[in-house]
Amino acid sequence: MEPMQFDFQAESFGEQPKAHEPKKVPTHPYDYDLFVIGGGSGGISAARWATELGMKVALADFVKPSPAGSTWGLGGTCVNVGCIPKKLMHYAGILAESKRDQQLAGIPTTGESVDHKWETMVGSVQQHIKSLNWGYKADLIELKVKYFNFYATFKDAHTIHLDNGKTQETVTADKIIIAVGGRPQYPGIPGDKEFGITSEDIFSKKTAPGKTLVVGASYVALECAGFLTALGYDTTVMVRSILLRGFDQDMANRIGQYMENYHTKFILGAIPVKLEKPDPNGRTLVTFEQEGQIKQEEYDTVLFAIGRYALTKELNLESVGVKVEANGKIKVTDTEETNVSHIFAIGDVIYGKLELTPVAIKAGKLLAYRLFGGAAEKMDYANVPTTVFTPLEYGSCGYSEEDAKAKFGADNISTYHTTFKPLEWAYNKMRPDGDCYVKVLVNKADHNRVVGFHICAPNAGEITQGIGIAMKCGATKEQLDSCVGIHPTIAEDCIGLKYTKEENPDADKGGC
Ligand code: FAD
Ligand code: NA7
Repeated sequence: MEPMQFDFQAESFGEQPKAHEPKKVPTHPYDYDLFVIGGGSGGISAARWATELGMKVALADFVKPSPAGSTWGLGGTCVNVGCIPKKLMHYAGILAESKRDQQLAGIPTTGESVDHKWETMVGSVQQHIKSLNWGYKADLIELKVKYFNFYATFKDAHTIHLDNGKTQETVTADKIIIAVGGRPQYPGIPGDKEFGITSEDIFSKKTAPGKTLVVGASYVALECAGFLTALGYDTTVMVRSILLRGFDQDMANRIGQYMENYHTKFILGAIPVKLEKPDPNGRTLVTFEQEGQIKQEEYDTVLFAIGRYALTKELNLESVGVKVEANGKIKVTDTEETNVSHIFAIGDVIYGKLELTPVAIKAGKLLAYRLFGGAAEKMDYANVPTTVFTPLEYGSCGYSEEDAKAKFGADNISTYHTTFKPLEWAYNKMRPDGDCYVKVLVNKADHNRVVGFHICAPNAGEITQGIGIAMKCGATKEQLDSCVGIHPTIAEDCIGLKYTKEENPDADKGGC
């Protein structure tokens, strides 16, 4: 039998550029046609496609250790401390949660308790990440992108200073792309960096997290809390205000309710004030404020997921005049150009756009094609489908219900919706009806065009990708309904929704 070969390229990027010798005679005096700062999703994509177009390209990527000491290889946030380890641990959580279903389906298990081996899971996840790091490096070599494992800063408008702690160099480039991404915030309270960790540390944590407090209520927080709970760790989320700010709030609350029903604890309206370790070998004592009262609780692990800051501060952007917004991000034009015409920015570092890997990858590719391939296509940041990988996944595309009503007028928006129960859940009678829910928002003033899609269900990500294509094509509710469903699937529940919220407020499907 042929050994299985892992195709790291197909996993992350789909279509692959081919290696080329630089084909153009440079029309500039610089070392490189393009220098990319940041070897994450966006930077690697731009560098790859620019070489495909015959450009002489260099890329710098350097990871400064997290305050807890974690560090990692080439590929950026997604590969090392984001999407990839997160999704693998989410899947581990699903496997653990399905133990009862397995028993009821006649598959022998060792009882319902999970007895999770954290070290084994982390070992498998980190092994996969290492193979991706290696793959990216090999790919850059093959493509003839000059890779600098150096921290890059601007010396002047066309000169990059490189420093890896041991040696320093300078290189020059005609065009420069800033793709430096971001890092997690700490709250700035006593003991935060000493005793707290972030998403940069949890996926490589050497020992099981035990009783865990997750501070923050956005998707990184809920995803981490979700898989930790599913794996059997006593997990609490500390919420300052609302869940999943920026997402449809009806869906956010459904996700929160599901998590609570499945044993994630929530401390609402609270912020941490202080972290300390009275016994150096003991638990972390968290002092927090809730509704004006000071309270305390002990945890084995405290994980902050309270947002991320863009890595622009140390780039010396002042020296080249690139403007940075108050939150550290860079405003770009619709062609990803900064206020300095030969300097561009893509990915998480840009202001006011979605922070997602496929967005950074696509923006990088389109930018390379516009800069060096004579193309004109711009990145379309609208209707990008996305999924929150909580135990019950939440997929969405387009407007939230609140935003759709604000944008098109409440009277013009109809919300078709239903609750449903996946057939697979029939094994386990403990799973209640009504946890899974889908809603389709249509604009009555524009031929019932679908302007928002939201679903919480197993595999919501897979379903939302397909609906995203339909929405990209401008699908109307009638067109969606004209598609024949695949039976029996969860996806078929998204088609032919009969009732609006007004007609059937509690969303009960009624009938089969
Ligand atoms: P990054 O991937 O962050 O890459 C930037 C790179 O530049 C880093 O390696 C950094 O060390 C390096 N760098 C920074 N400054 C310098 C410098 N001066 N010199 C040299 N190198 C430098 N997105 C999804 O689409 N799906 C998900 O499921 C998902 N899950 C996530 C889960 C978590 C926990 C987190 C934190 C993020 C997740 N994201 C997800 C978001 C996704 O990871 C980012 O949108 C994506 O990585 C952004 O790519 P980027 O190229 O802009 O930056
Ligand atoms: P987000 O999306 O910026 O959300 C931050 C969350 O943390 C949000 O729930 C905040 O509550 C909460 N927060 C912020 N500061 C604090 C303090 N000081 N104390 C308690 N809670 C706080 O961050 P994520 O880390 O989830 O994700 C950031 C990006 O990373 C995301 O876009 C992905 O691309 C990857 P609030 O709602 O403001 O009250």
